[in-house]
Amino acid sequence: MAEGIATITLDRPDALNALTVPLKEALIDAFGRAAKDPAVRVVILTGEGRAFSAGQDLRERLAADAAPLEVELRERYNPLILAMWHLDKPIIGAINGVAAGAGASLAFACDIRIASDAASFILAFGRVGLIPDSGATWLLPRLVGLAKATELALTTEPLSAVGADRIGLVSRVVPAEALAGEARALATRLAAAAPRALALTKQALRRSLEAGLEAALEHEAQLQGEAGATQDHAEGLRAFIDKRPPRFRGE
Ligand code: T3D
Repeated sequence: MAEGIATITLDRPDALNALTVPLKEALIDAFGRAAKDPAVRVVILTGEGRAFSAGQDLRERLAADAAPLEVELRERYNPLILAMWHLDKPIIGAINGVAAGAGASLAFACDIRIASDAASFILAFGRVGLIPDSGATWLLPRLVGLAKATELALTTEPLSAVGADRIGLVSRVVPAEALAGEARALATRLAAAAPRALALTKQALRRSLEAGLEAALEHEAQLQGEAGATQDHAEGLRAFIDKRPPRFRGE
């Protein structure tokens, strides 16, 4: 750590930083340590390689001993999003590449997002027969409005960095090679600000929203349990692994 800045890097580049159980646990641990360490004033969250994160590791989900989806949400995804939400220090998302599925949710849970021109956002959940989770249905409408959030969630179309800038999802877009430096420069500025004021500002902004994230997360977990039990989810997983378009039957 330098100058009060803790950088948390998603580091499974060969799988586009897809989220496994160990990676999610490491993230929860890292945000917990950042919360407790008074020397940390700002956190940067970024990805190694060409992706920010491709979301849930779909190979892991196919394993015989994979936890039911709603359990995985309650035990790991939701605590991770809440650890970010309740962190009383700014989180800068340095979005270096594609942020898909729960990877996009992680980006949405950052306080400020700076995007590389190579970044994109994909609410890919529907492509494997699931609903947006890990806070996406709660965070995204609040960030960009219900109309755009609905379009992105239902179509699962990629949103480019420039498109994300246009709708206010990211603060700015910078050339890929400048991203780390831009994020660090912003973090350095925030690290120099009064930590308590930053913490209270975050609290005030959060409170202003009023509605309960816990309720939204629990609702997602419940519905995701249903979505995960469908044939279409199984078909979506198989199609992904087979590298072919899925054939959804509404079953
Ligand atoms: O517990 C629960 O399941 C509940 C929570 C669910 C939350 C979710 O996140 S559901 C949504 C999961 N994510 C996705 O559906 C996205 C899957 N990935 C993609 O659609 C594409 O990979 C991307 C659009 C993100 C990028 O496309 P592209 O063409 O740039 O890369 P690629 O060739 O598809 O991927 C490169 C490698 O990464 C490839 O491995 P290989 O063939 O080189 O060995 C690919 O399999 C791997 N990879 C990409 N995404 C995932 C992944 N491996 C596992 N899981 C992934 N999500």
